[in-house]
Amino acid sequence: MSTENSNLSNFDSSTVPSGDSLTIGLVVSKWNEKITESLFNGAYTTLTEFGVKANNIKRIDVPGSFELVFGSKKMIQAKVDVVIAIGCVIKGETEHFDYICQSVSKGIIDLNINFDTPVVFCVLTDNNIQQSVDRSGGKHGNKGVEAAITALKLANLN
Ligand code: DLZ
Repeated sequence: MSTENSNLSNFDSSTVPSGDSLTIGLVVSKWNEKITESLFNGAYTTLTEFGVKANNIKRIDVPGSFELVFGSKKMIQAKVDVVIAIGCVIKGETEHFDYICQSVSKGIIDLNINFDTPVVFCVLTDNNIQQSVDRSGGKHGNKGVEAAITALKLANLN
């Protein structure tokens, strides 16, 4: 699973479906806001590049990554075609990191099982801020770009 030597944002654009008829929900955690805004910008720009209309991109902000599941559920209820949950959890001195990462990943799996609207996991789970910088527009690309491509492909399945 190591991404140390790769740029995650390299993709073949000919394999990406158009988003011109889609409505996309972006749920953004305010914790580690500088990083999550970069992820949001990467996702937003990519969606518009592939035809999603600005009016059809909805955004909800939540306080932290733990709340991404609730925010994503609200987006599903608002009848978007696909949701991208954006967060950044950085390891601290306690086990809080593990609880948040497990909760948000399990919660997003549950949404994907129980609803017919896909929810994409765009949550960085890093050991330090540098790793997050590298993956939100730095040397390892922008996970928000990758999430947008995934969202377009999943919406196309529906
Ligand atoms: C409390 C907390 C901590 C310590 N660290 C992070 C983090 O690195 N990334 C993140 O998105 N959120 C963090 N939070 C906040 C929790 O996600 C949540 O918002 C609070 O526990 C309130 O439910």
